[in-house]
Amino acid sequence: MNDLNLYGWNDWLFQQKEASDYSGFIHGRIAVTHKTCYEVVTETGCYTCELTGNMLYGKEDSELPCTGDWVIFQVLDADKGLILDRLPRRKTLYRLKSGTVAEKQAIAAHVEQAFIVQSLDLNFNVRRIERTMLQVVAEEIRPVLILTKTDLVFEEAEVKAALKHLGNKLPVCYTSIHDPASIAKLRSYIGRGETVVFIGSSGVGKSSLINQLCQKEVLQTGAISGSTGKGKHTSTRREIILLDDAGVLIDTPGIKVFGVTSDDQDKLSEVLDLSRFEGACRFADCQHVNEKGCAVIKAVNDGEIEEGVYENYLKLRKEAWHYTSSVHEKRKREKSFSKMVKQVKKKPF
Ligand SMILES: Nc1nc2c(ncn2[C@@H]2O[C@H](COP(=O)(O)OP(=O)(O)OP(=O)(O)O)[C@@H](O)[C@H]2O)c(=O)[nH]1
Ligand SMILES: [Mg+2]
Ligand SMILES: [Zn+2]
Repeated sequence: MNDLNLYGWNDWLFQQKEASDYSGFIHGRIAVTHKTCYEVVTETGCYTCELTGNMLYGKEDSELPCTGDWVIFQVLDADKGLILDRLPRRKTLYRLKSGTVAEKQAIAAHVEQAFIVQSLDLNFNVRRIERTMLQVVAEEIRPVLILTKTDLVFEEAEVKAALKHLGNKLPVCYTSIHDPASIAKLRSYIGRGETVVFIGSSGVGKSSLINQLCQKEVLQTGAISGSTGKGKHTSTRREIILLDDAGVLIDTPGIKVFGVTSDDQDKLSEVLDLSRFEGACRFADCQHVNEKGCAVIKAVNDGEIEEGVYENYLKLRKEAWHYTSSVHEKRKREKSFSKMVKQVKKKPF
């Protein structure tokens, strides 16, 4: 018997299930997402499930179930099922689907914390932390920065200086798989029944950390390429691992670029610590680009805001704007297409 409370089941989810047309069927949490099917954990065991046509038809990619989602399904066989409904989501981590301009991809649903993992060799990059953080806080998920491989040589003072503006919004945890005390500290961040998603480039040590936390080899880990110093995409699927008596961990494959979809400017200013200047801009709707009396630009010129931070602010805003306007364009095209189809249908042949 699995205790689904350990997997994060709670009263809110129970109410969502009650409100579903399919409340009479059993529910479970998606533990692994495959190409066309899902592994779903329930109280009585694990089922491999497919989606009904209804669940698939006319859906955007980001609306399809993903790892961490709670679903209702019909049992077909001893270990097979058909997903009838997905419960409403809270705190879902999205990113721009790579190779697209207007498609979101859901990485993990119902997550309380995101561990943004970077290794202290060549992977540390504060601009990448900022963009990931934006997507995380846009969904009210708590970010924690995990800097791995402290056993290797790195410039601690440089790292600390680069992170200064992220301050208390981003707790930082230094780890090494060769230092058990650092793993114990990491474990203390994870509350009972809480879901934590691990995100970062390939080779930074996400799966290694999960193995250390579980004190056994639950996931395969990979070597780093000698020529590029990068990982070789060892993990290929998003997968839930239950941490005994603690929380739910979600391992993800390495991500090259974390494309943003959140156009919440206030959140972006908060993340980058620009909000404290914005109030002093001459115009209430100041965009901080070239307006007279802009306190943000003044702070950049006075060296109070790092130039790199300000440049990333503009870049992330532009990317988010590009995504939002592409989505808008796409919807407009879809609308006019369905209008045309309707008109064609009305015409007598
Ligand atoms: N020196 C050192 N090596 C580590 C540490 N953590 C992980 N590694 C090594 O880094 C390599 C990659 O680790 P993985 O855990 O597979 O990395 P990953 O982030 O899961 O990579 P993908 O699954 O490809 O996204 C392995 O050879 C690990 O042994 C660490 O703390 N110190
Ligand atoms: Mg991995
Ligand atoms: Zn301004």
